[in-house]
Amino acid sequence: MAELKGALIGCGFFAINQMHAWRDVKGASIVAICDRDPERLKIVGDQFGIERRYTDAAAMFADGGFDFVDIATTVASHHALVEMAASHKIPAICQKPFAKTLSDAKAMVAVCAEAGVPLMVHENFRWQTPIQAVKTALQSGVIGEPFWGRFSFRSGYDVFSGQPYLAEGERFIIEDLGIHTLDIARFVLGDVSSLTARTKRVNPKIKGEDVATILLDHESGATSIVDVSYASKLATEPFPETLIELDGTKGSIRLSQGYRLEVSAPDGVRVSDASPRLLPWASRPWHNIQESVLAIQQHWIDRLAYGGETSTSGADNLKTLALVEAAYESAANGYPIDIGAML
Ligand code: NAD
Ligand code: 89V
Repeated sequence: MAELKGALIGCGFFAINQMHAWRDVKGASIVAICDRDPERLKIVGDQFGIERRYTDAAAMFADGGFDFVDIATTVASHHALVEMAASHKIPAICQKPFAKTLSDAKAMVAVCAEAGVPLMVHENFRWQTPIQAVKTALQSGVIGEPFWGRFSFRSGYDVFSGQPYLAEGERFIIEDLGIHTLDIARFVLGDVSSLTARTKRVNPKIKGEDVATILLDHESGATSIVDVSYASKLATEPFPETLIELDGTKGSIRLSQGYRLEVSAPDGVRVSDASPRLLPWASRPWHNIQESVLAIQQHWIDRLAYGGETSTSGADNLKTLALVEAAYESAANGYPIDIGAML
């Protein structure tokens, strides 16, 4: 199979991870990059040795010469760039949050489906080594049928220094971080039928909410809690670990701080280390996220090369985005939201 050629749009904070990971992905390489900011274009172009550089995505698509596009811009440009990719019949990966609204996201999924173009959302958290380990343990059946879960991300990490735009939006933690946690809840316990949420803003220097507590009814009958906070001052900072508790009819699973995985089953308790690898280009504490970037990008290339729908396709991601939108509506109005009615 010939190596697939990719183009990346958006050379900002997180794209550096994506560019490093593209170097490690088997079967693909990046041949062109685009950023409307010439300074960012130069930094990334020089760092990764990319000659083809554009400040205008339309000009890059017009020149062509690539098999897929990786959209690493912030959400405001996602709709237009995904449509541009579809109009050129170019398969697209798009960063989360995929769209500002669910109706926008539905239109983006539809335009790619009509064009017959594969579309994947870069929803990488479910690809983290510890999350995959939890899913594998659950699927082995040793804890029986899961009836309860908790997916928790509580931190006091200064996320605003790397991503200053996060302090400026009306919406913050659910849209930016909770979206990952909700996706993990879906990945582990299956799709959700209804949701109730409460939010708070603790940090007076930001506009949006920095704490959210969300109750999920899964279609399987299981109940779970997704709780996220950037206002939690803890003895040992856990960023960016997602902690998981699952209770099943025969046992339980606990993913606790430090990537400790404990599986309690009728035949005993097994404790293992579910730590991510520290890739040569990665740095702590981000290495968990960085490793998952490589995993999701490899998954995309494998699917492009050999066929099959991606785990976090645009269509799949509608179900995660619906939870985000429902959480804001429930928090604003106090009532539970029927998820099926939104899709
Ligand atoms: P950023 O602001 O640092 O970078 C975005 C870049 O895109 C900027 O350089 C900007 O000039 C460029 N850009 C914006 N619109 C453009 C357009 N139309 N054409 C060309 N260039 C354009 O943002 P970031 O922190 O790198 O975040 C980018 C995306 O990645 C966001 O959607 C964010 O939520 C997501 N993100 C994901 C993870 C993850 O783990 N999946 C982590 C961090 C950020
Ligand atoms: O996913 C994100 O966009 C990031 C982080 C992982 C830090 O929450 O903001």
